[in-house]
Amino acid sequence: MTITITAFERSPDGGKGLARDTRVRWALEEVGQAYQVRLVSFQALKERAHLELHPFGQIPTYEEGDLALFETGAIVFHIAERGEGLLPRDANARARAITWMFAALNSVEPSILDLVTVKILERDKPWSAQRLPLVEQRIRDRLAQLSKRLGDAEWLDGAFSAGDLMMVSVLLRLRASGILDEHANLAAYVARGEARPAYKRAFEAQLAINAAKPTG
Ligand SMILES: N[C@@H](CCC(=O)N[C@@H](CS)C(=O)NCC(=O)O)C(=O)O
Repeated sequence: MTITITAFERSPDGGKGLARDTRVRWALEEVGQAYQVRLVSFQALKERAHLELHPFGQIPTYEEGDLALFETGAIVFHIAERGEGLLPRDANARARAITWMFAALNSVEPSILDLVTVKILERDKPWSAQRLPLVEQRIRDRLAQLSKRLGDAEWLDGAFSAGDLMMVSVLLRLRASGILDEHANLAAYVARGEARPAYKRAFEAQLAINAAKPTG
C-alpha cells in the first residue's frame, strides 16, 4: 500500500533537516519502506482538507490506505511496529525502546523547543533576555542526566532503536546553540545517528526539496 507523508513546501530551516518530516522519512528509510511526499504550503496547513488529516494544522502527516496519522511519535511508532529493525523483538527491550521514544518527546524535546521560542518568537519581548538563561539551564540539566545515562554506550539501550531515532532527532535541533557540544558523548551519539545511511537518505530527500528554493 502506498504511504504518503506531508512536508513543508518550503521549510523555514531551508533544508537543515529540522522539520519533523525528517524523522518520519528516517524511520521509513530504516525499515526500507518506500513513500511519497505531498508538499503543503503554510496556508494550506490551516485549510480544511489538511485539518481533516491534522487537527492542529501541522506537518507531518502519514497516510496509508484508509489510515491517517499525525504526531511524529505515533507515526514513527507505527512504522517501527510494522517494519523490521526499529523495535527489538524481546518484549522488555521493546518496551524500553518505546520508553526512550516517549522520553525524547516528553522529557527532552519541550525545553529544546522553548529555546527556539525564546530566541526567535519571543526575542522582542522585554522579558526574553531574563528567560533565556532559565531555559538554557533546564536543557543543560536534562542533557547532563542523559549524558550520564548514555555513558560510553553507542545507543541508549543496546541496539539502535526507534528510541534513538527520536532522541537524535530531538537533540539535532540543539546543535546550533553549542549546548550539545558541552557533552562529547551526546555530540558523538548524534553524529552516529546522522552517519546512518538511512538518516543520510532522509536528509538528502528533504534537502532536495528545500535547497532549490529561494527563501522569502
Ligand atoms: N508534536 C508534533 C509537532 C508538529 C510540528 O510542530 N510541526 C511543525 C513543523 S516541524 C509545523 O507544522 N509547524 C507549522 C505550524 O505549527 O503552523 C509532532 O511531533 O508531529
